[in-house]
Amino acid sequence: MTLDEVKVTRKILDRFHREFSESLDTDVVVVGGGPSALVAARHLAEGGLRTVIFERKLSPGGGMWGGGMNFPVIVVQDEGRQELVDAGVRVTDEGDGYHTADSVEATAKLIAAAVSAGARMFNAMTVEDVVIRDDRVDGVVINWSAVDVAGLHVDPVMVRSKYVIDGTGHDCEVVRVVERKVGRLNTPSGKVEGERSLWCDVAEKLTVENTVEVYPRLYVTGMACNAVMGAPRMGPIFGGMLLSGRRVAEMILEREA
Ligand code: 48F
Repeated sequence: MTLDEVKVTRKILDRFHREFSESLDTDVVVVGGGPSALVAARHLAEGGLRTVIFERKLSPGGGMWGGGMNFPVIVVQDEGRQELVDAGVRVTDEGDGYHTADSVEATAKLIAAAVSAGARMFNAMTVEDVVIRDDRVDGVVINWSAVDVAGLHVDPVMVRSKYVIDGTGHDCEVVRVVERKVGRLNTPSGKVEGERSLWCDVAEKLTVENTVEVYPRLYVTGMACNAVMGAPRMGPIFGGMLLSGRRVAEMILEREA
């Protein structure tokens, strides 16, 4: 065949337009494409909900690529193992209930599993605000990440969704916006409680327990849970992230059943 440059451009625009347009009014928006968010998105999509992920960076995967201190290995405890296996990750039993995986393989396969299940991924887009109607979250406000980086004054666009999940990690960015603009969250003090210092055992358990609806229709997953609810960080053990992703998907799917 003879290639035509304009057709190449048009194919990109047409497909992007189709997919973006379909995503403007959806069931769940997942903010951030870290490990907890990817697991949540996979389960939500498998459960039949229209699920859209917005990831600020070019590469989704968040803090999982680098394992611990850039040794490309992650650890999960017994309870977290199955989520990796289900995504096709090769997991090694290291004894005493600890398992390891190659961090690059694990991250790539969690991304692939979410997208293959039907979740739609938009990378290089940042969620900068939420839409609130009738005292509940009704969607998100997004812009190209490059606009933010360049400091350009460009207005964002809006996406409507029944549920929003904050999977933005330590910074819990979406919850912070709601705290700033509404002033009252479903946390002990009504504010973001703030992350505590590292304690693997407690942090891993609390991540799942702290997977809550922090404002009507706004849920948290992953490290954002402990940042919002005032629990420790856990370092390079990822079972809690994966289980929190599964938990938030179960909560929303149960509500929709
Ligand atoms: O931090 P991150 O990996 O989220 P997580 O699922 O996992 C935390 C662990 O990696 C690690 C840990 C476990 O031991 O503590 O830190 O809680 O990924 C968060 C993703 O969200 C993106 C960010 O680029 C990253 O990929 N992100 C953050 N803010 C925004 C965003 C935003 N406003 N809009 C879109 N994406």
